[in-house]
Amino acid sequence: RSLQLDLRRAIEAGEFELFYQPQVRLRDRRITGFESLLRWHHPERGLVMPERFVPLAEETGLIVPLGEWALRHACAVAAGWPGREKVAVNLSPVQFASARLVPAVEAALRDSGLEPARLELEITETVMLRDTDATLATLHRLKRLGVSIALDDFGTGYSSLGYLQRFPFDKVKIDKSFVKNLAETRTSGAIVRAIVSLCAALEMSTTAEGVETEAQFLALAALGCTEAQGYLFSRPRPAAELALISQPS
Ligand code: G
Ligand code: G
Ligand code: MN
Ligand code: NA
Repeated sequence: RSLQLDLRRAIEAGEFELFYQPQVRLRDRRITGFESLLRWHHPERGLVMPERFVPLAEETGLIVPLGEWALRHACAVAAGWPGREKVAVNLSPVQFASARLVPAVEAALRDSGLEPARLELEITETVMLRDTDATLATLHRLKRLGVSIALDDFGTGYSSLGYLQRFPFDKVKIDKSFVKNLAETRTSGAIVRAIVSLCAALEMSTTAEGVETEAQFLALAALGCTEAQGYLFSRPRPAAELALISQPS
């Protein structure tokens, strides 16, 4: 059987789960939020990662109901956390282009009771390649709901500096490829420094992805980056395990 056929049934069968990865403020190492990441518990194949099924879900349009499930689920889980950490939800460009997106975000907030300021939506540069006027209108409608917007994987795709000026992002996530060599090579540091200072001037915060070592963490702090996310703090984990991730006091 194909994964594609299984996907339709899997949403109804409740085979999806969200894992969560902490985002840590560099200044004081406090956890400020968690990114939610989809996992599929396939009855025969075991744990299937999003690289495998998100492209299939996009081709069939099933990413729209799947993305709505993730939105609702992430908001409901975060509303039950004892603290006020944010929850970040990844949006597919297909879901972003759907007329159902804004009502779905509204419904997820209303039904969960989550404070809108605690929801962050992550979009990629692919979204900006489409109809820019429609994209801009959707982003402004989302911002009016009180949620924040992060630009994911910055620096990898069709990155245009113009996007940072035109679109109302609150945060830019610096792709892990730049973080990888940070402690060893000067050029990665130069790129991260440039992104951080540009974002600061535009009043956007920066989150470095894929932070795996203390040396990278210290280099990012010295470069003035706002937050870090990566295996140094925790791998993405099930909601029930989040209480085990320690918060400095
Ligand atoms: O950790 P991980 O392998 O889960 O994430 C791989 C990629 O899969 C992420 O960078 C993200 O782009 C995508 N992804 C994970 N969860 C979601 C989700 O809920 N919705 C969408 N559209 N993409 C997701
Ligand atoms: O949404 P996005 O494409 O940024 O998803 C983040 C991806 O990066 C997920 O697949 C997640 O599992 C992965 N990831 C998170 N932390 C680290 C890390 O420290 N190192 C590496 N190599 N990958 C990471
Ligand atoms: Mn992401
Ligand atoms: Na990313």
